[in-house]
Amino acid sequence: QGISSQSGLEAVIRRMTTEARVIDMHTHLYAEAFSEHLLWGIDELLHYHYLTAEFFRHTDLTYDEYWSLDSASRAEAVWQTLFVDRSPISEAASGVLTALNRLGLSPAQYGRDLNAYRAAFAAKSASQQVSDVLEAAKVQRIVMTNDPFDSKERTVWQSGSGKSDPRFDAALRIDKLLLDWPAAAHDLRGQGYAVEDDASAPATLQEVKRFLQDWAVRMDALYIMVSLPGDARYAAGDASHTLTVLLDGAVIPVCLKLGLPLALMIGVRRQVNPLLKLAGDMSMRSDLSLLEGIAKRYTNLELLITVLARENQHELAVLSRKFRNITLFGCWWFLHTESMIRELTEFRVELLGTSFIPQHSDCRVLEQLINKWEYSRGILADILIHKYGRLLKDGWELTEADISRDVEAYFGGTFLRVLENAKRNRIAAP
Ligand code: RAT
Ligand code: ZN
Repeated sequence: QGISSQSGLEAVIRRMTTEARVIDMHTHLYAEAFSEHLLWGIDELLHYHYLTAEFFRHTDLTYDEYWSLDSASRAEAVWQTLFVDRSPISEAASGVLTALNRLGLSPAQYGRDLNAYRAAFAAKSASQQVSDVLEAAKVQRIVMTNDPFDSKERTVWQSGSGKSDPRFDAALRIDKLLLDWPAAAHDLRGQGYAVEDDASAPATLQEVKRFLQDWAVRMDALYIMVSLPGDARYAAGDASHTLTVLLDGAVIPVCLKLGLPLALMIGVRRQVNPLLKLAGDMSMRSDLSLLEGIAKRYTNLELLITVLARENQHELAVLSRKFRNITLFGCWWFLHTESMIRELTEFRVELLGTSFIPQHSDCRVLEQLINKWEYSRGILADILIHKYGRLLKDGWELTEADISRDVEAYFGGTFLRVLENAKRNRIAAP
């Protein structure tokens, strides 16, 4: 159906961006089979590490006092401090209210008594909540973050129940392997892989490949992922540089052999304040020459890339124009705020058209899918209304099918295409 007016255009874009069923390509959510790994409910929402950091800006409790509280008391302290004693206007805090409201727990009705919300959640089962939240957030598939160095997670995979819910896909996460090599080698030996401490030994690299392949296949992983500090280097040809040796000698060969993209999340500075635990990580500017070096050398390797520093965003968008094997994704972590999403998405559309993945949620708690996707949809709609409006003004005939095709690409199609490209590029590797 043709679109002839700006108001008609606006209505179509709003409807399609609101209704599109999303593939969320990076989260920390888990299927029910992973039991305690699946976080949901009001207390978990209040334990979210984004809120922990905000809580400590106001509380008189010491770090030790807070961490020694039981789980319910920690949630109560956060609720009192961030939602009762002051207004929850930060992104992370206001998001909780959006999620509650969309789940039928309107603060207008439930007020400021935490126990009222708790009672409503207590009436639900985990499996019902997974279905209800996916429905409310209009999310069709969720990619988990699956760590073969986590013994509890390993047990679930080894029991064969890791793939029991088709709505949840796996991603093989290998931070420990690439960033903490001697410790990872020790772990690998414990799992039956004969590796030495010298990562560059050919027999060791062979075993690391076997480890990666075993886990990627067992999990049916969609991609292999690592998050890197901003100063991580790619030092081609330097046999003493462990990260490079492992990338060149094991990780990338396995990606190419199995036809899997490599996902890099670049620019995190871990544990700037260890007293904050999970909330203690910071962003840092990245040297994107690592990415450039890998993209240039491995033209068959599909790369899914996000960076954490605002200062690197434009550079990454430009670099993506230079390398078709780079697909930029998401507004990550401290960039997952209304103003940053707007800024980043606007110039990404301008520089990359529809060839990027505008958003992933990075949710750690199930109900966050609702608020995180709701405002990302709304911001993308605002931007698209403006961009398509220019086409209309210039006499370009637009149909609903055009818009539907593009919106689908943004909310999952581009990601699926990267997966397909990687499969097509699969090469016979030793
Ligand atoms: O966004 C987050 O919750 C961070 O804590 C990180 O987990 C980050 O997303 C990552 O995947 O390393
Ligand atoms: Zn993450």
